[in-house]
Amino acid sequence: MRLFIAIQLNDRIRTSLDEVQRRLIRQGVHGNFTPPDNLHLTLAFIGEYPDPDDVMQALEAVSFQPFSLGLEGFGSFGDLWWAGLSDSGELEALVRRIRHALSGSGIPFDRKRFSPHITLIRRASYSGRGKFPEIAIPPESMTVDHVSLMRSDRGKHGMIYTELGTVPQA
Ligand code: 2AM
Repeated sequence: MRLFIAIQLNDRIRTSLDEVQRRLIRQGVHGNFTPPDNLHLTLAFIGEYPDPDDVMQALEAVSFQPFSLGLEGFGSFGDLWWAGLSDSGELEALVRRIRHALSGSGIPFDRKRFSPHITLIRRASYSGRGKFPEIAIPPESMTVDHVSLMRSDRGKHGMIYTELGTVPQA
C-alpha cells in the first residue's frame, strides 16, 4: 500500500485553488491539473508499507494544538507547479513530531527536507511570454485540527487518494 500523511484542505481552499487552475488554463497553461478533491498538503511520504494500523498507532502519539494555515505564493519544482503556504512554526513543529514518531516506530519515510506545497499541476507547460503567466494565490486560510493517513492508488483516470484514518480521530 502506498501511504502518506497529509493535511486535507477545507472546501474554501479547494474552491479557491480550483479557480486559480481555471485561470491558468485560460492563460494557456497545459498539464495534468490536480482535481479539487485531490488537493492536499503532504507532511510525510511513507511510500509502500503493508500495515496502515502501525502508522495510525505511531500517529496517535502526536498531539498538537489546532493552528491556522494560510495559502501564500506560488512556485515550481521543474514542471510541477504548486501553491505555497505562509511560514508557520506550528506546521514545521507538527511535521517534526510526525517524522519523529514514524522514526521511533521504525516506519520508513522520505526524509527529504520538508518544503510545504500543494501541487496544482504536474507536467506543466506554458507557451506564453515568460516562464509563468501572472499567478495570484488568494490569501485563504484554514484551521488545522487533525492530520490524515492517506492511501494513494493509480486509477484509470488519475490518482485516487483515500483517507484511512485521522489523528486526533474525527
Ligand atoms: P508532490 O505533490 O510534490 O508530488 C502523494 O504522492 C503525495 O506524496 C504527493 O503530495 C507527493 O508530493 C508526496 N510525496 C512526497 N515525497 C514523495 C515521493 N518521494 N514520491 C512520491 N510522492 C511524494
